[in-house]
Amino acid sequence: MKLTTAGESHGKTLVGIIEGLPSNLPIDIDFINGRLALRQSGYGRGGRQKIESDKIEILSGVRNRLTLGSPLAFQIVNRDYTNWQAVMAPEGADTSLRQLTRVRPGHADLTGVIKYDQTDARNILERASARETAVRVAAGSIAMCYLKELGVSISGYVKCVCGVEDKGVYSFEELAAAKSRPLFMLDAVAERDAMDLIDELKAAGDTAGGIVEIRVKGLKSGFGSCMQYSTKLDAILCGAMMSVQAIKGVEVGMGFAVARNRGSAVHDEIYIKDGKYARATNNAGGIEGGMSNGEEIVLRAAMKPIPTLMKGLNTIDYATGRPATAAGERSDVAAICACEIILESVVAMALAEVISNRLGGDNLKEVKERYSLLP
Ligand code: EPS
Repeated sequence: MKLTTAGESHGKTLVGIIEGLPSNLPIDIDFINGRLALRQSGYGRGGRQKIESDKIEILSGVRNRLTLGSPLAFQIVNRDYTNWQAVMAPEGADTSLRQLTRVRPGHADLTGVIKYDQTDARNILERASARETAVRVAAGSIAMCYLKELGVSISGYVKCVCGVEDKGVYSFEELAAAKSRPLFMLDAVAERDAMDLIDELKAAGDTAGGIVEIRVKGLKSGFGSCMQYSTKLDAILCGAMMSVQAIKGVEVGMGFAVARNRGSAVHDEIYIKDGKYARATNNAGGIEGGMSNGEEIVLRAAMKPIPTLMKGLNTIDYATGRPATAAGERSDVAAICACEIILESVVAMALAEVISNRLGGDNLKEVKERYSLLP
C-alpha cells in the first residue's frame, strides 16, 4: 500500500492516490469528512479555516462505497483558490503578485529558494505548507477503514500546549472524549490555561506548539521485524510522524525517560493472563525488538510553534539581501488539534502499509482470513 500526495496550498486542489488497497473494503465517506472537519477545528486556528470546508471527492477506485482494488484517487478542493487564481493558475498567472522574499525563520522558505533556484519563496511555501496534511488525513481515514476491519483502532489527545501540560493518565477508552473539547485536552484546568495562553500569544503576534499522544489498540503481535533495520515498526511509525510538518521530536512508550531510569524500572515483566502472554507495564509502548508485542502502541510527537509569526522575526529579505522583518499576513496561533488528527492519520496509513506488506491479499476476505490465522 502506498500514498502519493500532490497540490499547492493556494492551488486548485489537493490530490491523493492510494495504491494497494484490497477490493471490497467499505469506504465510509461521512467518517472521512468528519475527520477532515476535525483537522480544521481546534482553538487557535486562523483565518484560512473560515474559508475552507474540506470534503473528499473520490475520483476512482471505489464503486458504490466499496473499493475495487484499483488505485483510489481523490481530491480535496481548495476553496481559497478563487481568491488566488490570478497568482497561482497553471495556465498563466501574474507571478509578481503575492511574492514572499522576507523569508520566515523556521519555515522552508530560505533553504527552499536556494535549493530550487527560485527568487520567490511562494514557489516553495505553497508545497511545504501544512495544507498538504488534508490529503494525509483523508488517506489515513481510509487506512482506518481498513484497520477497523481487523479490529485495530487509533486514538489520541493533546498532552501539552506551549508548556501547559495535561499530566493525566488515561485509558484508551477515555481518549475518545478529547475530540469534543476545544483543545483536545482531557484535563479541563490545563486546557483552560492553555486557551488563555493562546489568547495571550495571539495578542502578542506569537505562536505555540505542543505535544500529542497517539495510541493504537488491538494490533496483534509480530508486525514489523527484528530482522532488518528498515522494517522495524518503531522506525516506520516514528518516520511517519516525523514526516508531518512542524514535528521536531518523537517518542515510543516511556521515550526519553528510559535513559534516566534503571533497567528494572524500564523493562516490562512478562506473565500469563487467561492463557495469553501479558506485560505488567507498558513502558516499551507496545513495541519490542522492532515488532508489535500485542500491547497498546504508545507514541508521542512534539510540534514546534508555527513559524509564521504575526509580529515577524528578524530575517533577511532575499530580494535585497538586507535585514528585514519576516513576512506574516495571517497565521494560526496554534494548530495542535490539527496535528493530533494528522498524527493519528499518518500512523494509520503507516500501519496499514505494514499490515498489507505482511498479509498481502487482493480482496478484503483474504486479508481478514490471513489476519485471523495469526496468533
Ligand atoms: C500554512 C499557512 C496557513 C495555514 C495553513 C498552513 O495558510 P494560509 O497561508 O493560507 O493562511 O492555515 O494550513 C492550512 C491551510 C490547512 O488547511 O491546514 C503554512 O504555511 O504551513
